[in-house]
Amino acid sequence: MSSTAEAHLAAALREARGVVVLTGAGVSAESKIPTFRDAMSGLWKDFDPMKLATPEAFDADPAMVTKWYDWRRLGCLAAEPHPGHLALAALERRITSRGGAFTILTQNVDGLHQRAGVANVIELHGSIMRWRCIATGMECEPEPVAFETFPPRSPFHAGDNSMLRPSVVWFGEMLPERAIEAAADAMETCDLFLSVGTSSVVYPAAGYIDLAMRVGARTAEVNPEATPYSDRVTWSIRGKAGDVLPRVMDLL
Ligand code: BJW
Repeated sequence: MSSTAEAHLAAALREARGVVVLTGAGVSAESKIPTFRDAMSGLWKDFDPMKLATPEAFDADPAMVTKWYDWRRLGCLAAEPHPGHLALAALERRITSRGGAFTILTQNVDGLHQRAGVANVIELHGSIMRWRCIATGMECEPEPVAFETFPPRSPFHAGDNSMLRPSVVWFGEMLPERAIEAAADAMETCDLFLSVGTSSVVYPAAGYIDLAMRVGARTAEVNPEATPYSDRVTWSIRGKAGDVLPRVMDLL
């Protein structure tokens, strides 16, 4: 059953000129990629983020960190986009075909929005599919099979320091400059901001919703749970991405 908020969101999408969608791990949960902070199923339930998702953790134990990321990379490669991803791809086609702007700012590193057919995806936290030489900064996209050694050796640099790391953004690291610039451009024309499947606690990504409110955009959130922004958005829709987004598309 669709809610009044879904009908309002669909009506707003019909007239929006600049749509920005911020996505987080929850948008891929129905593709069986675990979120980070969900109490029962999130990755941080079993793993300490400070021992895995920081440069200090990598420096201390590159073999353990790269094994964990390779395990996750293979999981992402095996996953398929679900109806929520496909609904966002259909929304992009709808908005751009009538001359509007559409951008996904994703915190996800899994590439599922692109595989669902979304053209304009900005990866705020990088990609688990790309790995970077720690000596040269050069990137490659490794074969879709497990690495043989951990840490993986860099094809770009020989010697003791020959290591690849995932090209993702760890705590304490800057977001890619190009992503920040592209996100700023998208926010300039944003009149409708949709946040899907994020706990909205990690910055600067979570700050885009504040920015959207400051520039006067209407805001909506799709999440089965409340977030720090639920009481402040124009429409807070409690539900799963794979249920809510296709329903909103049907209402468009
Ligand atoms: C569903 C669903 C379904 C379930 N449908 N929904 C300002 C204030 C305070 C702190 C800071 C600040 N600015 C910066 C910081 C520090 C830090 C930070 O934010 N810390 C906070 C935790 C307090 N930020 C950084 O360090 C960032 N860098 C930075 O700011 O650089 C500048 C700088 C440099 C040096 C010094 C100082 C500043 C970098 C952040 C990088 C985050 N990296 C990670 C790992 C990426 C690689 C990897 O994949 O391993 O990114 S952490 C992790 O959290 C990952 C995610 O992208 C990110 C966000 O999580 P997300 O996506 O929201 O997932 P969950 O699990 O939290 O939530 C899932 C949601 O889905 C839930 O709400 C569910 O209910 C919902 N859900 N099923 C829809 N079916």
